[in-house]
Amino acid sequence: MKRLSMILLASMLTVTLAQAQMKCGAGKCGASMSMDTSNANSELMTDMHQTNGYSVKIASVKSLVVGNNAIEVVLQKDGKVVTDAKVKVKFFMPEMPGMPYMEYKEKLKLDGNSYKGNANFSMSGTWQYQLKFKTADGEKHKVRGSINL
Ligand SMILES: [Cu+2]
Repeated sequence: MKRLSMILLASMLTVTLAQAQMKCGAGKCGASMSMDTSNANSELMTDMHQTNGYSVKIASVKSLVVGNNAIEVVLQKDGKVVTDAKVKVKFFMPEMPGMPYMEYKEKLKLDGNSYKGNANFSMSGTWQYQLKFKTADGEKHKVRGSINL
């Protein structure tokens, strides 16, 4: 079984490399190309939450990968976008046998109608998150969820 999965992994890598080379061949071989570590197990994050009359959407711009991921949060109240909140998110993975507790914290920055930032996942697996936001009235709000990659 282990050998089979190694072969599968190797063939996936070969496909990824071939795709990268095709893109490079088109004359757009940017530095970001080597950062593309997407794989077949990753998925897009799009979670919706409700708290204290606010709707909270947290989403990844692309399929989640180990490493850096662009994420964005949209807050709404009564159908209107809320753009004057302070938003931060914490991703964490509990301690497990042979693996310490891990976390990544980010303060998001308003850009248009959403709050944007980065989420770095140091390994694949299930990550919990806490999204906190403070609204202009001084109230603090929190939602929780989890992602898999
Ligand atoms: Cu872990």
